[in-house]
Amino acid sequence: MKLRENEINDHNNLLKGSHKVRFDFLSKLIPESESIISKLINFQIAIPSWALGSGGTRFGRFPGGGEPRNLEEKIEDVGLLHKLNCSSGAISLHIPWDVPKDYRAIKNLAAEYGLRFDAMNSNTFQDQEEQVESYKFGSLQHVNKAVRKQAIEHNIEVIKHGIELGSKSLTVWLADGSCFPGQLNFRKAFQNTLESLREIYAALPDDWKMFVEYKAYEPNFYSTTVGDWGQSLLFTSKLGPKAYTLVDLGHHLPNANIEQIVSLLLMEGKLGGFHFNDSKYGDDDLTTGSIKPYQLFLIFNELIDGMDERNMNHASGLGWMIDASHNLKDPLEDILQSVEAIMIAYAQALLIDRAALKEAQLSNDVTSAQEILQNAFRTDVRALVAEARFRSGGALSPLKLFREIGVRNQLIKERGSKTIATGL
Ligand code: LRH
Ligand code: MN
Repeated sequence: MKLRENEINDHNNLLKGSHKVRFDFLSKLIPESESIISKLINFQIAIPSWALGSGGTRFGRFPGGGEPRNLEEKIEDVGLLHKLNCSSGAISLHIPWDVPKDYRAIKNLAAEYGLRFDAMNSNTFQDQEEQVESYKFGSLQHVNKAVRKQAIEHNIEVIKHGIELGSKSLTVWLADGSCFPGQLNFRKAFQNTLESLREIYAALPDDWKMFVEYKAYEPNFYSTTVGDWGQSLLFTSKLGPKAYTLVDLGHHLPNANIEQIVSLLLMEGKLGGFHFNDSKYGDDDLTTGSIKPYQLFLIFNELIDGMDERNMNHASGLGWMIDASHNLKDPLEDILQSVEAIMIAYAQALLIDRAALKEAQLSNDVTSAQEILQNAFRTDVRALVAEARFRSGGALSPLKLFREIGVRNQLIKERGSKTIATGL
């Protein structure tokens, strides 16, 4: 379904009065409002093609209806999100869940919605129907060379799809690992994986990046071959300058200091990007900022500090992607909330008085350091984020408009109540 032009205008006309009151008040308080708004307007977040339907767990899945039945409808849904919030200008595909059959048609359709193709994702954690070798005991780490070869060829095939679509990066997440002590020779598994990644790396075009995504556990529950940031950094350092580490917020052991990991990966020039989501326990893939919004703010604090230190462009310097799964919420509403939470955390972190923070750190004034951070975190910047959207032609309140025009009901009418999207 396509949003009609007037729907956004009518919505904004109703809300712009109260918005203007909040925005005028805030912009008087924040002298750097205009530079923050232009940074927000440029900041685009890639939407995962595999998270546009209802997710589930081994205990059950409760589809909400109107789910996209093919890649074209997934692009339509991301296009609708982008029309509403003007911050979702890219889609990240997962192969083979979203194999583009007609590259030109898919590219034209995406362009129609103002979308580009972000990182391509390979999948050697599931066995496909026609597959010869099984990934039950891993893929790039596998003791059997034929299995590794099959997985390498799959990744190279994914790069080929990406080249046709104009993508510039490949994300490799490996489920590889072991479930029991003694099952795996850790050194051999690392060396097989490195040797395999080297072949995939060699197939990357010069202007591409490879993101090596780490994860502490699941689906393996004793060891994971790319299990933490240190192991991923070991791989990306040995692979070469086009290889970077990807941080999925849900892939850490409890209470890990993710903002410190981000700071050090940036310092080493090896931070490639993010899979934004939130979690209380494991890889819960919940709405970004729904459980630990302060942690998200602290991560953006380190991002701005480290990116400015390296004169990196905030919008294009790293891969900004969401990776979530929706067991209870409407998938599109969940993503709208995630994008909003990311924009708010970014805007709040842009408010931090960095000169004062540096001074407090250099004088071990711990109390002031916290006050400086929390002053920014406790500032309600939603009117700045809304103003950036308004100036970009988006809706002042995307979620409110999404509900008012009954998008889900219209999608159910168009697609049916039982459609199941490919993905998690
Ligand atoms: C693994 C992961 C990875 C994707 C998958 C859908 O947990 O985060 O990024 O391939 O989810
Ligand atoms: Mn991920």
